[in-house]
Formats: sequence, C-alpha cells, structure tokens
Amino acid sequence: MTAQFQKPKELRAQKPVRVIFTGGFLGAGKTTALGAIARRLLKQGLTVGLVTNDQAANLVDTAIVNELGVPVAEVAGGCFCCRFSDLVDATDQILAKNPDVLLGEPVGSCTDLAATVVNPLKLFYGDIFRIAPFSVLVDPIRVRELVLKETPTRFPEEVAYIFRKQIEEADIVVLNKIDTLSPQEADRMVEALKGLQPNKPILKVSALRDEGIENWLQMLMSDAPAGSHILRDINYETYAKGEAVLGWLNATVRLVGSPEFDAGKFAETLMSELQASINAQNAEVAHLKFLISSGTKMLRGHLTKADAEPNFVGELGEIGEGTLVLNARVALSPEALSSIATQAVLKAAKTVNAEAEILSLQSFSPSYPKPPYRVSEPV
Ligand SMILES: Nc1nc2c(ncn2[C@@H]2O[C@H](COP(=O)(O)OP(=O)(O)OP(=O)(O)O)[C@@H](O)[C@H]2O)c(=O)[nH]1
Ligand SMILES: [Mg+2]
Repeated sequence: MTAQFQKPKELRAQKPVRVIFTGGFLGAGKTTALGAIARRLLKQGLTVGLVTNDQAANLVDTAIVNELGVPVAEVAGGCFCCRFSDLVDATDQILAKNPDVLLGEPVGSCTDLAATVVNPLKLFYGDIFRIAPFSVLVDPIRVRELVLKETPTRFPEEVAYIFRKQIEEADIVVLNKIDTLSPQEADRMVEALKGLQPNKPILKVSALRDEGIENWLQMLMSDAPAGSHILRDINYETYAKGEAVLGWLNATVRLVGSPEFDAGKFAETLMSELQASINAQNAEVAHLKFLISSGTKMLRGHLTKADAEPNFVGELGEIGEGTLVLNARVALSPEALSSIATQAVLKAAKTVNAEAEILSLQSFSPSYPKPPYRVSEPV
C-alpha cells in the first residue's frame, strides 16, 4: 500500500508519542474535552502538545488551549484532511518540544477522517506514533435533533449526513454534556446511538465537569484499534454540500472604552443581537463562539443551537480596552453572516459606549473537501 502514497516528510521523535484525535460535530465539546484530558495527563506528569484546526485563522480555540500552558500549533486555512502536509508540519513543531502525548482537534464539519488523517498518520508515521482510538463527541442537543428527531432542525439533510458519518467512522462514540441530562435521559440517548452504531463503545462524559474522563482516557492510552471504521460509501457530493451550507465567519475586533466599558454587558448584547438576527432568518447555528480578552483575563460566549440558551465562561467586568475574536458557523450565506456579525458588534459596542474597530473579518463557505491522501484499508 505504501508504494501508492508519497510520505509528506520525515518526522523524528525522541520517544514514541501517543496521538489522540477527538472529532465530533461543531460545538460538541472537543476543545473542552481535550482541555480536560490535557489537565489529567499533566497531573500524571506527562508532557503534552496540541494542534488546533480551522478553515481560517484567528481561532477562539487556540486562545482557549493557550491557557493550558502547553505547546500549541494551529493548522488554519483548511481541515487536517485537506491540509495533511500542514498537519505534519504542525506536528513537527510540537515534536520539537518532545511531548509524551499529542492532542488534535479536527474541524467539526469534517468527516472521513479515519481514511484521510488517522490511517495516513499510521501508515507514514506508525514507527513514532501510537495512534489512539478515534473518538467522536456527540452533543445531546444534536441527538434529540438528528437521531431521535424529537426536536425540529433547521439544518438541511446534508448536514445531518455529515453528523451520521462522523458517528459511523468513530472507534469510540462519546456522549458529552451528560451534566445536562438525567441518568435516564443519558441512557436513552446511548440506546439511540447504539441503534445507529451497535458494534462500538459508547461512553457518557461531561467534559465541563470532568466526569467520565478517566475511563475514556484509559481507552485512549491503550492499544485498542484506531481508525478501524473507514467509511466505505461516503458520498463526497453530499458531504461537500453539507459543509457548504455552513457560513463560516472569523473576525477580530479591537474594543476601546471611554475610558472604560462593561465587557459582560457587551458580551450579553452581542450574543442576543446575533441570536435575534439569526432566528429572524430562520437559520440554524452549528457553533457560534466569541472570546473577549483584556490583559490576562478573558470572557467567552458560546451558542450551539439557534434557539438554545447561550453559555458564558469567565468574567471581565469594566475594562479600558479588549480584543474580541468571533468565530461563527451558521447555516447562512457568508454575506448574510458577515452583515449580521458586523451590525451586532457595532450595536453591542454602542450599548456600552465603546468604540469597535474591525481589524479582520473573513466570511466564506468551506470549499469542496479534497483530501490528498485517502487510505481506504485499515493500516
Ligand atoms: N454543559 C456542558 N457544556 C459543555 C460540555 N462540554 C462543552 N460544553 C460547552 O459546549 C460549548 C462548545 O464547547 P467547545 O469545547 O468549544 O466545542 P467544540 O466541539 O470544540 O466546538 P468547535 O471547535 O467549534 O467545533 C461551550 O459552551 C462549552 O462550554 C459539557 O460537558 N457540559
Ligand atoms: Mg473546538
């Protein structure tokens, strides 16, 4: 098999490195979960490095994981699968720091990762990497919406297709956010997921509360099969359509008070303005997240369904200046999303009497996925 693929480059490591990739749909809790895993590994005295990934630069996730104080490299401008060489370069940067464990978070709108990332890594770098089973995190909101179909969805079928394919290719399915469920509800969801995928482990965790992580981590540190559920019949047309309906927006904004402004009020207003405009267009949110930082402090806002309650993490109070990083993945055209985001930022700034200077704003739909490597047999 090796003959048909050319290795992107040689990688060297001073010792075997455990590689843990955690996938799952946008907003499922991948960054939170990798943070929980990293903290546990650090407590065990192991060294950790991390690779984040997005279709564009300026990532809320990179800022979040930077708080862990471990080496972080970012693959921006495309997913791991389509930018495999960039993933290898990022990995190389982290390997220079001699980690015991390398953690990676692929883009949440991607699937076919067993064939295009996990197995190529095993094929080319199986001598230095010990690849962990590929976990796919699942949000209970999406189980209700896309598996049990008990709540309405505004997503088109192609997005539901990506969600199903992600679960299909998982070595381990991880139902996250169980702190939001009664034990009976959690068991009912596990049964529903088992109905879709009867032959694989389905775990229950709360990444936020650090519950169920120990057991999961044991599986990730074991030599259980990785990338063993390669998608046999993935339809790239449908997958590409599912990705393309999601408008993607990454923006950076400088906020200046006169002389100070209430950052908490700014965050609440920004979220409610964004949510109201998105709902007015009957659009669905995959994940809308922003982070306001000032000095060493930060405040984050997250929304993972258009009509759900937003979630805020951290506190800032009155600040003189701050930087806002906004990442939105919403089923809207990039133009509509850009206009909604700009207006919401300006309105929120006006409400707290601050000035907002948009430093960068990118808005687009992900392009057709064209992974350079597709290893269709388990390695
Ligand atoms: N209640 C609860 N919320 C969680 C849990 N894990 C993550 N969240 C919240 O879910 C939202 C999304 O979490 P992230 O970790 O950013 O999700 P992600 O999968 O990395 O998102 P993308 O990178 O955008 O695909 C945030 O508001 C988190 O605080 C959990 O176990 N319980
Ligand atoms: Mg993330």
